[in-house]
This record gives sequence, structure tokens and C-alpha cells, in this order.
Amino acid sequence: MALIQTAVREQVGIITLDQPAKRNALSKSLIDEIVASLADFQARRLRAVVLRAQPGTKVWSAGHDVDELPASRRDPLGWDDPLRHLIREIETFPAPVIAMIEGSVWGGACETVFACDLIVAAPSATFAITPARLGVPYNIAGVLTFLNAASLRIGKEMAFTARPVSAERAERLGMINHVVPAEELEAFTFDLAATICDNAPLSIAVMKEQMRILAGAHPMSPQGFERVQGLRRVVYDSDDYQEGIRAFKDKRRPVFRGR
Ligand code: YXS
Repeated sequence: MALIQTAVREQVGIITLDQPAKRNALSKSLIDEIVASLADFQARRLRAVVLRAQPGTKVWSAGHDVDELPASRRDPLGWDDPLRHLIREIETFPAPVIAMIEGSVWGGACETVFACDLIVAAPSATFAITPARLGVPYNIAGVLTFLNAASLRIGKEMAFTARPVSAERAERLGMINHVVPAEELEAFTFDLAATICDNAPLSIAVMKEQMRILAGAHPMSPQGFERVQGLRRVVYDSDDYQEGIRAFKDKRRPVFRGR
């Protein structure tokens, strides 16, 4: 059963998340379908991609599929994790990927949206960074995605509180490009895509790649990286990590004890 719908409108590829029963959770299967669609769009030399959910959805995506997070003692967001693969595919896709958002966006889906090149949202959209809600030690490239979207102070507030940020506040803070009334969202987004398609695709592709390289150009010493990985291991080996996942599955509030 398809977990996404795809379409092509002139030179724009469209990917619609379509697994409402699981609130479009980013499972490996769903991510594999997105990645395959991006490869097809690239082969067809499409000049923009719109990544959206079903019209009128209350939840754009509930984030990483919690059922696919490792139980314990293994990095939950290592290089080969499907979510990490999706982020890299979006960042390296040789044309702009525009996230069109209605409803709430959670955790790994929030990073996915922030990894997109442009974000157009309806007033109903909210954005939440949720590792602290589940006891997950986010990975350092993911933290950089968040810091490239929000200021350090806002990034800390979102990460430490795990509270959703409204579309209006996100636009005011420059975290998203436009907030548009829901009934105008599709027309506005596709007009933006059409404008991009009328410009020089090679020039756009090289500027997107330059900005990716520059946005990721942060010096980190081998010692610094090893320190981060050591700290993350303490977290994903902790009782709190297991409690966070267990509480989610039990549909109850977690009780974190700091060990
Ligand atoms: O009980 P059934 O079988 O019907 O399944 C329920 C949920 O378990 C399922 N579901 C998910 N399954 C796997 N992974 C998920 N992330 C996930 N979210 C939901 O979908 C069915 C319907 O969910 P339900 O009843 O809660 O729907 P709702 O409309 O009442 O509430 C929608 C949400 C999104 C507010 C609620 O589902 C929710 O809070 N979901 C979790 C949001 C979240 O914390 N996501 C972060 C996932 S972990 C992640 O992204 C990173 C690793 S991190 O945390 O580090 O950022």
C-alpha cells in the first residue's frame, strides 16, 4: 500500500504524505518511497519539489516512527537511520524542495521540514522539536539543521520545552518563509514553485549546494565529536530513554529520573 502520493505538475514534482492512520510517521517504508520519488524527479530533471500532506490534515507528520527507534544501547539516530538518509536526500536534491505545511509537525518531521529549502505554512501549522519529550539524544547534524533554522535562543527554547511553535511566531522569527490562509496555500506555493521553475536551474542548483556546504561548515575537533558521541551514548543507554519510548507506547506521560 502506498504511503505517499506523487504527481508532476509542469516542472514541479509533488509528494503527499498519505498515512493518516499513523499520522504520517516517518517510517523506513514511507521514507523509502519519498527517496525513490526524489530520484525519479531528479531523473526527470524537475525544477522544484513540493512536499506536503493531505489537504486539511491536522497532523502533517508525527515525526520519526517511534516503533522503529532501537529499544536501547544503540544510537537511535546514526548515519544509516532512515531519517538521516531523508534529510541528506532533501539537502542534496539539485532543485529547491518546498515544504507546504498544514497541521502539526513533530520531532524528526520538524527537522525534515527545516531541511527543506523553503517553507510555506497555513496558520494551523505548528513546529515542535521533541527529543526531550521522549528522552532521545538528538544527533549533531540534526541539531545543526535546527540551528540553521532558528536562533540559538529559540532553538534552545524549542529543544528544552518540546512545545510547538505557531506558524505565526515561526514566520515572525524567520524560521519559515510565508504564512498563507489555508484556502490560498496551494495556489501560493505553486506560484512560488512556478517562479523558481522559470529561473535558471543550473544556477539555482549550484547556489543551493553552496548554501548547503556553507551552512554545514562548522569546525569541530575530533575530541569535540568524540565528546558529543560519548554524551549521547550515556543518554541512549539510560533508563530515561527506555522510559520515554515505553511511555509513548503506553500512551502515558513519561516519568524521567535523570538516569
Ligand atoms: O494507537 P494506534 O495504533 O492507532 O497508533 C496511534 C499512534 O501510536 C500512532 N503514532 C505514531 N506511531 C509511531 N511514531 C510516531 N511518531 C507516532 N505518532 C502517532 O498514530 C496513531 C494515532 O496517534 P494518536 O492517537 O496519538 O493521534 P492524535 O491525533 O490523537 O495525536 C496526534 C499527535 C501527533 C499529537 C500524537 O500522535 C503524538 O503526540 N505523536 C508523537 C509526536 C512526537 O513526539 N513525535 C516525535 C517522534 S520521535 C522523533 O521524531 C525523533 C526521534 S525526536 O523525538 O528525537 O525528535
